[in-house]
Amino acid sequence: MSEALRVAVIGQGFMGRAHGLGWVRAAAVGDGPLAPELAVLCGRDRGALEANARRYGFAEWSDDWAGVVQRDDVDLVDICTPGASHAEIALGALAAGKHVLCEKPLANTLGEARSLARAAEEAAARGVFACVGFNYRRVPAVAVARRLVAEGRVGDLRHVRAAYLQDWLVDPSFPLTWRLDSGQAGSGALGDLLAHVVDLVRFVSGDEFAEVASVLETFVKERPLASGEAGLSGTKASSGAKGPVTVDDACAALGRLGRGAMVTMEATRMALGRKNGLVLELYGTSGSLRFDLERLNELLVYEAGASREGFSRVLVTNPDDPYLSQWWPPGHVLGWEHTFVHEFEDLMAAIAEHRQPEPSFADGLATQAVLDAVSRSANTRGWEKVDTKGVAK
Ligand code: SOE
Repeated sequence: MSEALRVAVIGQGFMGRAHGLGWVRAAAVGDGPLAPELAVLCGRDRGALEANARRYGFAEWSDDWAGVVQRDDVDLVDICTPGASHAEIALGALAAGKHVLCEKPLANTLGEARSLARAAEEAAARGVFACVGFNYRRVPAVAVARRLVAEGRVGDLRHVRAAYLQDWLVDPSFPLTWRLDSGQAGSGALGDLLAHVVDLVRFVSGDEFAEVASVLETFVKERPLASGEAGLSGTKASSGAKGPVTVDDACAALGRLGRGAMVTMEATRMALGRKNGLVLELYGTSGSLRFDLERLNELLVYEAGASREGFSRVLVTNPDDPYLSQWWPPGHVLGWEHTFVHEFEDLMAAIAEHRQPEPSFADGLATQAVLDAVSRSANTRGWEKVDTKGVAK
């Protein structure tokens, strides 16, 4: 018999919906010691709340997150709100003894990320755990890439190249949603997309960033004020009035990892034709790897000596590949939404075994420290060291 893990999801935008569906699937396929129950959906838009809660099967709904995190019948608080509220909700939930899953980026500032990592460390000592939602770690092919690097199959890393490219801001009439407001989102492509890139580079390489040099750009400086739901799509511009865009549209950075690899990375919402393109390449002394989210079931592998014909395409869908045993026969491919199911399963397994889930808030802080250095470097126009104060070694 599994024990129930009663989940409250805070936020009902794009990520709230992705998590709602992920929990439904995790409940359906999981056979671990914990079984998720969708206890409460919490959101500000009361008009949409009941319908969203019913769609995913939440038992209740509420527009009062502060009350929800205190409830005795909630075990885990899953935060899918804009970055500005992450710290307040996560600190409140941890103090109330709830496990926390927080969407990325962990926080909007390095200071907030430090407080969160500290609070999570203290909570872990009481058996209460916190985790950050870097879902791309849960793509089976990405997990295989990490394993190959850890096993030494690519040798010493020389180059890491990574890019996360979207195009939804190319149209200057796209409205000024919360994602373009630094007060709510903290930053633009930097926190939203480069955060994934930095986490993936850390995860797959097993190394840490030492320093970065970067540029940030806001190509469209004013946009029509938004009306209606503030989301990635389906948001309408209101008539006439415009407001300033206070975040970056795009960023690019060079970096050095602690063990010497060079990194080049980019993130943008202005790469026309690229809807959600995430590519990661690693080149080592004895092998190379390439992952492309648009072909997320595949990993391209080159092994010095063995791969004279070029990269081999490995289809990562075998039952003994990470996360695959619970799904379909080989070749029956998975999609983006499976990453959330895997994330929740890993989190529940860690909670059941009373061990720290990954990525921890300390990982979230390490990524935030890199984003902070990228941002500083764009201002100083020089190389900036990553500030590791508070970052676990
Ligand atoms: C929007 O740019 C977004 O939804 C990100 O916020 C997600 O983290 C990413 O996975 C997809 O794009």
